[in-house]
Amino acid sequence: MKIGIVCYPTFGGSGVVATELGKGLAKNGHQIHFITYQQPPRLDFFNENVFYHEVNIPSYPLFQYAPYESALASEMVNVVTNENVDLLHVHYAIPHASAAYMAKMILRSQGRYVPVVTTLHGTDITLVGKDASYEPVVTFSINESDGVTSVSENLRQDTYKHFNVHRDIEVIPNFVDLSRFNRQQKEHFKKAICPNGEKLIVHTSNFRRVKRIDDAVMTFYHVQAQMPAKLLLVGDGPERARIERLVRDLGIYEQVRFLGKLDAVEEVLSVADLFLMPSENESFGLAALEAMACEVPLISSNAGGLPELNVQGVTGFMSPVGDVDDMVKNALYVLDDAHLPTFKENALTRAKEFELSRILPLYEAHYERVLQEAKPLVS
Ligand code: GMT
Repeated sequence: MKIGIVCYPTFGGSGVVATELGKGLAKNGHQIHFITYQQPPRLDFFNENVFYHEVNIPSYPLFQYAPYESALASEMVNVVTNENVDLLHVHYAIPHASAAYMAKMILRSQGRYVPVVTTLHGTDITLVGKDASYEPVVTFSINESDGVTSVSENLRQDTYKHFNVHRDIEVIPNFVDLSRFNRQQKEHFKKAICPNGEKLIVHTSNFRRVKRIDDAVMTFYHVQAQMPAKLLLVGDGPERARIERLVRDLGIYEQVRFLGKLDAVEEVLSVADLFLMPSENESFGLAALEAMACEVPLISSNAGGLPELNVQGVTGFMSPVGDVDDMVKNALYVLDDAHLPTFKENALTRAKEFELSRILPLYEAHYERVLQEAKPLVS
């Protein structure tokens, strides 16, 4: 199959899922055409089945906002036409689903039919998409997609709740390539950061408000008061400066390191003892799954789709959003040497349920169904 994949080329979850999916599909013999405005960070390998097409957005003095959606739709038309692509798979509804609809209509006017699959990832539904500025376009383009998937049951329900969507949505969860994320032996790295055997706690995110990084820092603050520990914060974003100030104000700057955006996040995760994800909302929690694949237990909120990943009392614990006291209590319990090895083992066992080789066939079957069912529109 020849598949065009559209995504955000960032460290964010939807871009990672799209890139890892494309890589997995390419290894399975499909021809994959990535269509993005920049090379995605995880597209870091060579495979004869992977192609990359950059969306070129010419500037013009008239444009206060460059019309990215038009440039993207045009590039989709070009790639489908020149490369004989069978299907377009767009990740994150805004503006990819509506750009794909536009491309589909242009191609239809030229007598070519290409179905569109849209994967809903999270904030495209729960935060940004339901804003009145975008909602009519998001609703229309979801309804007009030939196939729709969401990364959790919770996100599927949220889509029906917030949008007038009247079509089937298939839940296909996030996945992890265990060959990349199995625990590596990086004990020298751990020794450098935790020379006195401190417990290593990690949070990774795009540093947006929805991640509630203050709660992660406050949880760490109370944990380190009772048990020697260090905190690594991976990622960057709008909250970074505020969080750095908080860490300084709390007087724990020596125990906290800001690592910024990291490609090889698995190297940090492979020496971690605990992962914190106190998010306000989280449709699935890919970063937590990647931590679990490195045998790292999870202290999270119970928001969104997190209960579909984190098994209470088994892979870690969940607390109500903002309940830092409960997270501290749970973190201390998990980090206790009498409990930690079991939680680590359970985290890996759970991650194996989301191994790439289990989830990839679900996408392939979805594509097959869409290609069989979707009827070329007759003008
Ligand atoms: O919104 C974000 O934080 C980034 C976003 C993305 O689309 O890049 O992440 C979302 O998609 C991931 C991959 O499907 C999910 O694992 C994340 O839970 C989800 N983030 C939120 O729902 C906040």
